[in-house]
Amino acid sequence: MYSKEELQRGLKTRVIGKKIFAFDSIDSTNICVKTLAEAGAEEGAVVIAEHQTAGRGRLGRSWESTPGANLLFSVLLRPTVKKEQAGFLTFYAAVAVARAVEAVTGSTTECKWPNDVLLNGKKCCGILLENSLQGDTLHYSIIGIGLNVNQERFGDGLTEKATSLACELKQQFDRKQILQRILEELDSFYSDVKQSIFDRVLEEWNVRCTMFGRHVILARADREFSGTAVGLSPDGGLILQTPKGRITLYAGDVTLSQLS
Ligand code: BT5
Repeated sequence: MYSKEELQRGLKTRVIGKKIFAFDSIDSTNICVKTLAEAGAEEGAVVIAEHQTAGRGRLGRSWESTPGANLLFSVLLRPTVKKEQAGFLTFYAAVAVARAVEAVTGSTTECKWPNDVLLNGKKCCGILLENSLQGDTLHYSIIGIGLNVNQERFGDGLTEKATSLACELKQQFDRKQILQRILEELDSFYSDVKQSIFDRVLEEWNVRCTMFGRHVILARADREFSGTAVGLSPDGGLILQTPKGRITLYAGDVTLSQLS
């Protein structure tokens, strides 16, 4: 376990990581950041844990992680972003993770709508964005990041779709170095985000997204949609060209099928 002093030492950031809270075990780093946010904590606070007893994905799903092997952390932000743009914060986090992983490993990554980063086509990182709104504006945002770094095996049902940096690149990585790099990437884009400027984030995300122009299936709890992924809507939805016309979807799990 890294101490917060170790994590802060040499960290070149202005906002992100100015306060770090490090735990051996916690329910969920997102839950902890929510408590901090409600108590008025300043933006940039980071909560990191070696193990989560209730690590969460979207829609109440769980996030599994071998204790001490990966990165599990959440960041509190308070940018004054309009609610239509609040979803872009997931892309912002994905780009920061992608850039950090690429810098540390020398490999290329993919960004998959809405909240994944992939390595060699498999999910190495999931992002859980939890926004609290005040009227039409963001009050605070919790960006939860789970990045599989040194985990070597995944449980039943995950082996097909999950991976880690160690699994793909056959070596162990320094988690502290990767975390610091992610925090620095988040920090370097944050002055844009604070001014609601997402052009650079979206450009970086689009470059890494391989689904546009391809036939995809989007599964939601209530139904499935299929069509060609055309691009992102101005508020971060996925635009699908279907036989009945274009539709924009805001949630779901995407599977790529054959080239269309
Ligand atoms: C996500 O949800 O991908 C968001 C995961 C966010 C986890 C971080 S860890 C720190 C912070 N604190 C939290 O409590 N959460 C955040 P979703 O797109 O719904 O994907 C969840 C699904 O991914 C699960 O249902 C599994 O199928 C799969 N999954 C679970 N653990 C995984 C892992 N370690 N690697 C890859 N896939 C995993």
